[in-house]
Amino acid sequence: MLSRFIQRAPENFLSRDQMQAVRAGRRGFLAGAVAAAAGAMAADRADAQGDPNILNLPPHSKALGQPVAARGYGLPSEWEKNLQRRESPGLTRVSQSSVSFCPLQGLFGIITPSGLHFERHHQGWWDLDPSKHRLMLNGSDDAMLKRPMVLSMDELMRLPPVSRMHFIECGANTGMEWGNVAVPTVQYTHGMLSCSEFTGVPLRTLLELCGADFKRGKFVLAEGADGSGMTRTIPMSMVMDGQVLVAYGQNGEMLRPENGYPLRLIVPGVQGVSWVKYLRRIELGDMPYATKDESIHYMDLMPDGLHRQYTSIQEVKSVITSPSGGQVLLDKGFHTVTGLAWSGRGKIKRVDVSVDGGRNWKAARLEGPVLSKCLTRFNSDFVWDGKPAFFQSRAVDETGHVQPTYGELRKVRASRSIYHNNAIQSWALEENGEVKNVQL
Ligand SMILES: Nc1nc2c(c(=O)[nH]1)N[C@H]1C(S)=C(S)[C@@H](COP(=O)(O)O)O[C@H]1N2
Ligand SMILES: [Mo]
Repeated sequence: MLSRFIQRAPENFLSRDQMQAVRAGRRGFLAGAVAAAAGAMAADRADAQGDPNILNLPPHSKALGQPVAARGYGLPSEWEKNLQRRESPGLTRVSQSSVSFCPLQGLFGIITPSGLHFERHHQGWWDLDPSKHRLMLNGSDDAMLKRPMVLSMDELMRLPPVSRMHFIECGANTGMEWGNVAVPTVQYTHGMLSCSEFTGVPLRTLLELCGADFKRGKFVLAEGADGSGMTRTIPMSMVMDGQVLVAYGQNGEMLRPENGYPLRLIVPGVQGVSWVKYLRRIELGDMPYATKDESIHYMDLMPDGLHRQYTSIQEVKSVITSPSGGQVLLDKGFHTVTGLAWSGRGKIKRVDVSVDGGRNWKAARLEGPVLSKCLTRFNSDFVWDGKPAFFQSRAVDETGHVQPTYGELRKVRASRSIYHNNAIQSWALEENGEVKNVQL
């Protein structure tokens, strides 16, 4: 179990010397162990015979613990301080236009703890006063919305709420890999990805309250209240099925300031930039708005030099989060290969895992629940024989879309893009147990 503990938090957790010491210590009692799960577990138990950590009664079993009131709002264990959002060492921060990446390598299941949710701000974040925040709904002309409205948070939160679990992925996630930059860890290759339970009101409900003309109204414009002037066009076809939410809740509490407190748009399956934070205005119109955030940014440079616009769906994708770049396997024998799969088109149907660079594939176990436009956790067994290996995962969604290899993706998209890279990620396991980012 020790090896798993060290693996999942690679950064600054153990020094290289400490890691060597742990390895040297374990080599003895695991040397004779059978290279299988049961064998490895039995060896762990045998080792406990002389372990002072189980033989001696520790102080915490003999004295009083801390009183309840010590932490009105709970914090993670002191021992988990290494698990942090981090800014990429390879990206230059321009003023307050910044990104912090989610530590995917240290998370379990599918929900991202709110304090570790990735952050992408074009002009910094704010902690807005909810008593002064307003949402305005208007039409591009007077007939489009019969009753334009300005709602306070209190008014909005009286309306019937829904709660849904969805992933959010920045369109630029995995963007460095287009240029074959070997970004060291999964936090930086895939960490502009998070998943929460969101609570709010369907945008369709609000538009109905305002007496919207759904025949003429084909697009909405969503506008944020921060200085970035974030504005995005959302097609009404996405709004009409009730999936787009005006949300105030995230994982059972109010949104975090970094994630748009007190109000943001939830656009399931669509790239993060359309999930407008600090949402202050919705306009219903009959044409796409071609705002700066959709006519200059978030477009795909194609091989022929033309730009592809309005490619907003996050296509089927997956990544192995452990073992992943920067981690070290301390021993031969049984290991769990675990990761996340998601698709902006619906549910994940299957994830295959390869440990030999794509020659052989084995279906992974999907851990429930498997929800639409939500992260899905997958696990697969791996018994390491000490030889080099290549870990890959390939997801298939319910619409039949299959995650492409780099070869397949580059045939269509070449290599000068920034956005919408959903290629299969490869991690190389070396003989010394170190795991590195490679492109196959
Ligand atoms: N108002 C506003 N909304 C915004 C942004 C912003 O800078 N301002 N950034 C967008 C981008 S590019 C992304 S990827 C997501 C990130 O959401 P998060 O910070 O909650 O992870 O928010 C989007 N909504
Ligand atoms: Mo983004």
